[in-house]
Amino acid sequence: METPKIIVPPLLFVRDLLLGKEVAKSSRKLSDLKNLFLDQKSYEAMDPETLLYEVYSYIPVQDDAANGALNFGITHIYPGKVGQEYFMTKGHFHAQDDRTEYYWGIEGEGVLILMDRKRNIRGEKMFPGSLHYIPGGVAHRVANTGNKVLSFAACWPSDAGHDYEEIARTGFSARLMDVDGIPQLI
Ligand code: M6P
Ligand code: ZN
Repeated sequence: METPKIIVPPLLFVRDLLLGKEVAKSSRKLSDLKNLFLDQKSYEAMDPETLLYEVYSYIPVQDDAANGALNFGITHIYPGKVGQEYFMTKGHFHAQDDRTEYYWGIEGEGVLILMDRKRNIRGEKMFPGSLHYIPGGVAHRVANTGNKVLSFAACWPSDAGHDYEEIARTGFSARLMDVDGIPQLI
């Protein structure tokens, strides 16, 4: 037997940063969320290159059918609005409908919008330390309601998959809007 070693893990989660050689980064710009915001006029008046959010993810098993594997990600949503609607993630159901997920707030403030298959919708406030369990069959989207970056972590089964089509087709049944300075689902 080889002498057992103690190593520094190849992955670090420091404040709101996910660091490591194997961490992948993806960005979503305003142009990637075409038709998802209510106010088309305001949307078109803005620079399509505006950065909405970035996702740093660690996918240990590169196989969509990887039974039992877990992915980990940190998302940074920038502050801002399109008209009165807060910057938000695209939002998705899981392609494998029964797959669940945890989200938790690290920095900033926002709302996790949750909608089931019957289109019942509710919001959960996100703030540093808030922990959110997302059941299977529930679409999830996060909006930044503050004036600084909202960072949250996520952990989800590697075989969950993202179904964006349903949201592109029918949307969420409510939107998170700034109504006289107060975030409301309407
Ligand atoms: C979290 C996880 C990811 C997701 C990301 C952005 O980090 O749920 O799977 O991709 O948020 O959300 P969306 O894919 O809806 O844009
Ligand atoms: Zn998910």
